[in-house]
Amino acid sequence: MDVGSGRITIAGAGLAGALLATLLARRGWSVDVFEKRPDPRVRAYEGGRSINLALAERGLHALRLAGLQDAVMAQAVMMRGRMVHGLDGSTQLLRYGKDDSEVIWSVHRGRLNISLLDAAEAAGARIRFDARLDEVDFDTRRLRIVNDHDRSVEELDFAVLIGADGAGSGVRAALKPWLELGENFEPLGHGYKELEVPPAADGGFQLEANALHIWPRGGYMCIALPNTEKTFTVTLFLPNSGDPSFDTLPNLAAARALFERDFADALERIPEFDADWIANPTGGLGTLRLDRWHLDNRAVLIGDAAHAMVPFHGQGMNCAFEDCIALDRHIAQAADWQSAFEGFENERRPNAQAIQAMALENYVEMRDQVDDADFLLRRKLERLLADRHPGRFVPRYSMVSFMRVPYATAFERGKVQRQLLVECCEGLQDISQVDLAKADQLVQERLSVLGQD
Ligand code: FAD
Ligand code: 8RB
Repeated sequence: MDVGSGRITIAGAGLAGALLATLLARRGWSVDVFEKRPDPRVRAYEGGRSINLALAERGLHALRLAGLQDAVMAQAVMMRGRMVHGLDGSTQLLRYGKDDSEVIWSVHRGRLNISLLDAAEAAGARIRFDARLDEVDFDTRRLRIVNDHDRSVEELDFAVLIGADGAGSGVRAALKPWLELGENFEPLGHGYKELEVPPAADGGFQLEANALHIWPRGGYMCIALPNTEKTFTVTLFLPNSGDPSFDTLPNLAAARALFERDFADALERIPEFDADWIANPTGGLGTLRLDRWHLDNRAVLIGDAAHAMVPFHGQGMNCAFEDCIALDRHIAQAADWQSAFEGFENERRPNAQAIQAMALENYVEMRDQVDDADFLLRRKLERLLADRHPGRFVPRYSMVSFMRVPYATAFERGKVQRQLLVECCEGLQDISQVDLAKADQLVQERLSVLGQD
């Protein structure tokens, strides 16, 4: 489409909204963004808490396109693999990739968001803060913006509206009377609580810095991601009901007792456990699926607004960034808005569904399998076959985290590979017992070279 007189309105200046505004403004579109929260650059309002995100190749690629790679990577902490913490306090590092070229990065959400806001404004996008999109009349193309602080209300025109306003999207709510969204929210039935490990007395990290720590405990787990401040953000994932669960932790003493029993080596490192437990709310988790993401030539949803997912593959932001690149490309290439939105949705919806499914599966792997002997044997064979058949047998984790092949492709090939690993490891205890000639043959038969089919 010709950018000539085009105006685009975006709701939400979170991770996706700010990146998309940057990409579109750079192409010459006139971009207005409305963000319900105050400008984070004016006042640090996150209470000093470090909330971090795992950035993988898909997200990194998007930042590269926006010219932000160097700024973000200067403050990122490398995570080489999973550091698995046993009940007895033992630890084991399971690498994510073949070497340090295949790693993920822990980045600070607040700082990342600020870099993106700066880039969007530098590219010419206008961002209004304290501006919550409230109601939309899609017939007259007018929207209502509310300032939640001074309660002021404003009505404005829009040409096209992009909902990048997250899991609780106002645009999605506003679309309901105009569009059969086919909305389906599947709650996970587990919640999460964040805690903090401060720096050691000598100012260093209290745990191995370059790892994503996991305390797998069967039906639940803790994880920890490093921050540049030499702290770790620990997250407990636990069922809402049953035993143990958030329901059966009626008070601090019960929560402490659970940590003393199951996460003793973590608890030792969380001096403010009581204060953190009380101050930090228990968050909910779930998967949001929609049958439709766009209203003809008028509106489209991206990121969490379209496809919120459970966090266990660390891909929510990575996927939202990939959405931004795809939508920017479809807008540039399509003849009109309707075909841009349609093309975007058709490309991205199957991929969003695939990463949503893989994220659910990865919870079971993280909490229940990383210390299981059969799992570890299959994983050894996976690495071996990946080395023997580069480009053909590529671990699913690698396709998701280190490559940009469509998520749906990673999901489909992952199924074939898993079946093959199960077949070749059935009843075996050690990698030396595997019939490699047969495994090689199955790989050749069942898997094409990635990107050549
Ligand atoms: P958001 O980033 O949530 O942005 C939405 C924005 O819209 C917000 O700024 C919000 O204030 C604004 N808004 C909401 N409603 C309105 C309205 N009505 N009008 C105007 N503005 C509005 N993903 C990863 O890839 N890796 C990770 O390791 C990871 N860790 C996570 C850890 C935590 C604790 C959480 C909660 C999420 C994590 N995610 C991670 C997921 C990731 O944060 C999201 O998938 C990503 O932020 C989605 O981007 P978004 O722009 O769609 O939504
Ligand atoms: N949302 C992550 C992974 C995969 C790690 C692996 C998992 C916390 C909320 Cl749970 C989780 C991963 O397979 O070894 N990579 O990145 C990030 C994760 O949780 C983030 C920090 C998180 N997301 C609500 C809490």
